[in-house]
Amino acid sequence: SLTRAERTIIVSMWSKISTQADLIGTETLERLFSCYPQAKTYFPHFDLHTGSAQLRAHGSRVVAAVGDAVKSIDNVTSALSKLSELHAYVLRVDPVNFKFLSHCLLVTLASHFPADFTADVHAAWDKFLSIVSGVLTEKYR
Ligand code: ZNH
Repeated sequence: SLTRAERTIIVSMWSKISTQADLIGTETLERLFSCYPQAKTYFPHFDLHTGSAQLRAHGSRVVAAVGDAVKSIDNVTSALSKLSELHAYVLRVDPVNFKFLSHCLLVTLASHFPADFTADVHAAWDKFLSIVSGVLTEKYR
């Protein structure tokens, strides 16, 4: 689990992310689909071109869910339990894609907040996103 220092880092970085959450979510997905095109197979019903309305709407939902996890940083499992069921039972996304998405979010954060993105901040966000991903994939079997 996260140390007190890591929690502080996550919460303080989130206050910056939240001011441009939609942009960050959209860019994360654009990076995901261009670097890992196999992730597109989960979205056959979406227009995935850069800047499409569906891409932006989905990007903003994904980042909002990360924000829910930040707001319940001491209890991410219960904060994301519904989403965990959706991903495990309905969407059945191969867990490797969570690593790809997390990586793309890290890159997006680094490029939007270069001065803030120290090695400690990088490490704390990497750990936090792996906790979030773990929750969203824990019901798989
Ligand atoms: Zn997911 C959906 C989040 C990952 C795929 N997602 C979703 C949503 C959310 C999310 C919030 C919405 C829900 C409702 O509507 O209710 N995700 C999320 C997060 C993450 C994720 C937070 C991490 C971190 N996903 C993911 C991945 C994938 C996915 C990796 C693949 C690639 N999702 C998905 C899909 C969907 C979702 C497909 C559905 C969409 C529509 O709309 O249809």
